[in-house]
Amino acid sequence: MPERKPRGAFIVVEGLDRSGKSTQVALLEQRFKAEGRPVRLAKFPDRATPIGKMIDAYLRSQSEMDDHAVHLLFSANRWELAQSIIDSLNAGTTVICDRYAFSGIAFSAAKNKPGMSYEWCRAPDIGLPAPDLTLFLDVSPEKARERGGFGAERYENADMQERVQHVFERIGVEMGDGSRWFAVDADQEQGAVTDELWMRIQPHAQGTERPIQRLWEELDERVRNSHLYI
Ligand code: NYM
Ligand code: MG
Repeated sequence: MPERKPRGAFIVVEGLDRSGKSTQVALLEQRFKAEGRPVRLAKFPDRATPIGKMIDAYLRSQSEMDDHAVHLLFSANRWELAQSIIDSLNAGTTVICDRYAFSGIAFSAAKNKPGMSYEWCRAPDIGLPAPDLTLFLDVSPEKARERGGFGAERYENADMQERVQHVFERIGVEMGDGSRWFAVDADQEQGAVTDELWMRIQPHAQGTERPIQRLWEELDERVRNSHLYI
């Protein structure tokens, strides 16, 4: 019998604006290519789709939208690409993704809007393909400022970013069984960050036989089994 080919790993890079995500994701892609391994970059929001165009207009303040509605659009933008991510993984391609559902929760929950609790923000992403590994680029406010400050888009201000950081910290604690979520010190110089990311990614670079998990399957299982909930 022919041996089954392992699927590609699903790797997400998260962080605040100015954490260096896009640069690092591009450098990681180069490393995969240099090793002759199939790799695909994804990015959320994907501004190219019709939903992504609505998100783009909102972020650039060219349109106004209800906070719940735009939250659901960010999630819908992931759902519309989910099957193609699964297809790439099953074809043996590593998918490296610049932001994912964690940004969705962090930015929306950080708005502190009534009726938009952490749990509410998490709900629409339940069932999406779960990353095998998430790397959180942890940048200090000082470094972010040093890197030229924020851009002109919505959410790109120090107050908001600080609140987003707190939500990311909560997500990190919830995910923190020590294998699926790592915070990486993004204040280090670029090459050191890439090396640390690569060290975490390497065990996944050959792919995996493990079936694709769904968000937030494992987490909810742990919550159900914990004494905190009945
Ligand atoms: N963002 C991103 C959200 O608010 N929700 C989401 O689900 C995602 C994926 O969009 N400030 C926010 C975070 C960013 C902004 O992202 C645009 P980028 O990576 O700067 O293009
Ligand atoms: Mg940005």
